[in-house]
Amino acid sequence: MSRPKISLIGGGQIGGNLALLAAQKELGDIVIFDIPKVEGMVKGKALDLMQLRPHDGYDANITGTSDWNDVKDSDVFIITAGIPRKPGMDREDLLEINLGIMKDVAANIKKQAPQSFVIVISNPLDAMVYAFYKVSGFPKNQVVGMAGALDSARFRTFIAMETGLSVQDVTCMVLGGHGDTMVPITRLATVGGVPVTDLISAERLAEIEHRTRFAGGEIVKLFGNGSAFYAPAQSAIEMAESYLRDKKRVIPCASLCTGEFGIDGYFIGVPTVIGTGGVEKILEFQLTDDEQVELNNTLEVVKKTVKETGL
Ligand code: TXD
Repeated sequence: MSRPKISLIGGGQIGGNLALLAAQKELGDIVIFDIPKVEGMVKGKALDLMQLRPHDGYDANITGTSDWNDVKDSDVFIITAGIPRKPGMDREDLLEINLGIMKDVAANIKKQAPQSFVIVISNPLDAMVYAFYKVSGFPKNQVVGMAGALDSARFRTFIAMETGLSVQDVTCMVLGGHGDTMVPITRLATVGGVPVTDLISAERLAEIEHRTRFAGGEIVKLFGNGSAFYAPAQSAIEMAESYLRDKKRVIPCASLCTGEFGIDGYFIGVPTVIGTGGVEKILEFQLTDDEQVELNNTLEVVKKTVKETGL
């Protein structure tokens, strides 16, 4: 029985880290795909990663290519193809360029591996995962966007920093669009089961929620060129691992809602069960009136960016 095949469409900052993390977890054989102009870069990254393996003794074959035929029959795709933000840019500013790229990528993946599970990372995420879904014609369980896993990790990080407690014991979720209107569900956040509302003042929690919403831009500003890549890569690998190992993880993901939370026809961050069936289930729960208002607000932003795709 051969190893699973994981193809990374885009071998840049996130793509290179995806390859490293997937290899270290021995998730399968890895293909790093990029455009011909940078085929040398992805071939070089693959070769460098191959030479990293002896130290920890993990087995994974890693290759780089710009030939779509090399991703044939992949089990999982993780798509980062596109350009990242520069300081002062909103994620939505990337739409036109990244939409054109996503249409090409979707058509090729449909041709090469119509049964694959596809994790979209490219921004503007809520529109890009929708575009992939519409162009590929894949069933909704085979397409998911990575955003909430990252946004929730950021929220967890800030809570751990504030309390000085282990980030491992912080659980929380951030729902909605991957943008400034995302919805941290602070009410349900805990540290080891202890509500954060019993550990952190309401004023500081509001500040932490705000920092979470704008955490991506904070790093873009610090970098001056490009956006976060370590945590986004780990967030997507967590999703891919849950699929490949049927872990039934419950992760906030941009999944296609067909009535859940009163939403129909849009990919938006919701608690998602990921297993061998891909997006197996969206876990609904009762929102407070304020949370529902916030979710409806972020949905309007998602609808606007999706409308701009013209799909
Ligand atoms: O949470 C999230 N979803 C976000 C997503 C978190 C962080 C970054 N987010 C977005 O991911 C970011 O705004 C970008 O749209 C993507 C990728 O970010 P990354 O930092 O990896 O960008 P790079 O380093 O520029 O890598 C993009 C690669 C680059 O090597 C290009 O040559 C390649 O994409 N690219 C393509 N690959 C395949 N096919 C096509 N057509 C193509 N065009 C560009």
